[in-house]
Amino acid sequence: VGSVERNAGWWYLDRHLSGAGADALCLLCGDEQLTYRQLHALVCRVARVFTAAGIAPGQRIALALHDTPDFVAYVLAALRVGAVPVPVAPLLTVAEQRYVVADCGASAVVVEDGAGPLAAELAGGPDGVPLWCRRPGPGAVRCLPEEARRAAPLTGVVPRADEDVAVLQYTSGSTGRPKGVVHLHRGLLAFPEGIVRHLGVTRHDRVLSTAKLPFGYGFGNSLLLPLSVGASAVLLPGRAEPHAVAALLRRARPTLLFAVPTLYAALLALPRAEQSLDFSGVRLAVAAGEPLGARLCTALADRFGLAVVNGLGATECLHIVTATLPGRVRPGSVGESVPGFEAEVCDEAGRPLPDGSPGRLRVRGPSVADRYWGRPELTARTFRDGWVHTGDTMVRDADAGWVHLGRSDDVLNVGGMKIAPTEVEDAIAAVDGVEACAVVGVQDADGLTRIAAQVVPRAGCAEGLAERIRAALRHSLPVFKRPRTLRLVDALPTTTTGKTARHAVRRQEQE
Ligand code: 3SK
Repeated sequence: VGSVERNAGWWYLDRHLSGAGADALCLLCGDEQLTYRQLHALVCRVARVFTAAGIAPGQRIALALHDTPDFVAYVLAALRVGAVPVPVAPLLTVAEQRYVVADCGASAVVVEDGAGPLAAELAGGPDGVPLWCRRPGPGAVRCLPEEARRAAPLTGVVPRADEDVAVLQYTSGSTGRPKGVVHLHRGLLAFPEGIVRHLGVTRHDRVLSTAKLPFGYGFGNSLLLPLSVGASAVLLPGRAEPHAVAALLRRARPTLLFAVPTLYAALLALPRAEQSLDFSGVRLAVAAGEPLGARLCTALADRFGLAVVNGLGATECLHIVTATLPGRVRPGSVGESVPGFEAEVCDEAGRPLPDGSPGRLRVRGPSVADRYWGRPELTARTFRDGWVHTGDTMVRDADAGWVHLGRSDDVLNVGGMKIAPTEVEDAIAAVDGVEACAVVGVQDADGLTRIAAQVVPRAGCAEGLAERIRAALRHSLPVFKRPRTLRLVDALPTTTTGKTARHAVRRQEQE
């Protein structure tokens, strides 16, 4: 049995409408500012458009959008009518975005640009599936902001039960095929028990996240976390370039900064003359998404005076599950479990291991996801006995807390993006003239992962091959999946059984 109050769409928004919270600033994006009351008004009109289009509870609405107040409003409107928002990263190739739209069985799609390639690709899609854009193009794609402006507000909220599906978040895994992580309404409602309490977030906070809304880390940072307490979020629609982040720190003065270590390293790498970085308003800086090496952690404390909270999260857990304590620099550690979460490491047979023994991390807590969308085997492997097996290798140290040692699988973590090496290898192998290839992750001086490829050319095909591969990858892979270095070699190192010895490739490329 459901209720309006258990609908996460109601919980994250309507709760703030009584009293002074209604006129508090909720979203800030360039010159656009929305209070909670204004966001509510927009959400109710979008909800009307969705229901008028026949979208029913449980149906998925794919949202391939940049970070803007509209994006947040569409997520909340979808939840409000009992539908399931599915954020899709515009950073992905059109083919990848299309895959997600098809995989989730979307009953409606909202794209950013009515004249863009995704709109063109989907315009001739399955009959009866509405396609809206946020910014109109010359074509026939419906414009959602325009329809919402004309719609009468729908103030009712569809009751939801704890076990109803709330959101699907897509993430890549070891197979390269993105998988939809199924979050339930109860998980979204439990979110504030964890990281929000750990960081002591209040309605006075103003959050800036360089991770984007379509990714689990960004969705938590820019939507769940601020809206759970009536705080505000600063949204950045474009790429989170270090200069843009520096400008926002000055202009919007966030109190909480969430970024991946790669972005912190890029801020440190800005030329001294351009480092007019103003962290004076930031009470807490958080790093998560990829490992924050001890050297980088120390450099941030020394240069910027930032005691970075280092966290470890997973899309399957909704957000951060272990983190260091606010105000305390702890190089190399990801701290302790956040409130409500339990973490332990196990051996390959699933037996818990004591402190000091490295093993595979498993986590449980109130906001963990229910399953993967349409992937029962993968679900059975990852969600077992009430635990989520994250694929991370960790060790617990009595003094340092949790320490991240790497992945238990081959998944590469580049700037917080999870990438299957096989996916990059398949894209390289599809280029004519490639005999064999291997893709590995190598660590730079800050401990951040970069992708390196070794390629064996077919006899007589070496001339110009590297350039042809790079040109092909510009079409087949999004920028963050393309190798930073690509080397032609005579042969790949092999194991005694004749398989590619990835560890040997990694060693060679690390040198
Ligand atoms: O590390 C991640 O990928 C992550 C995912 C969801 C939420 C938070 C984080 C850090």
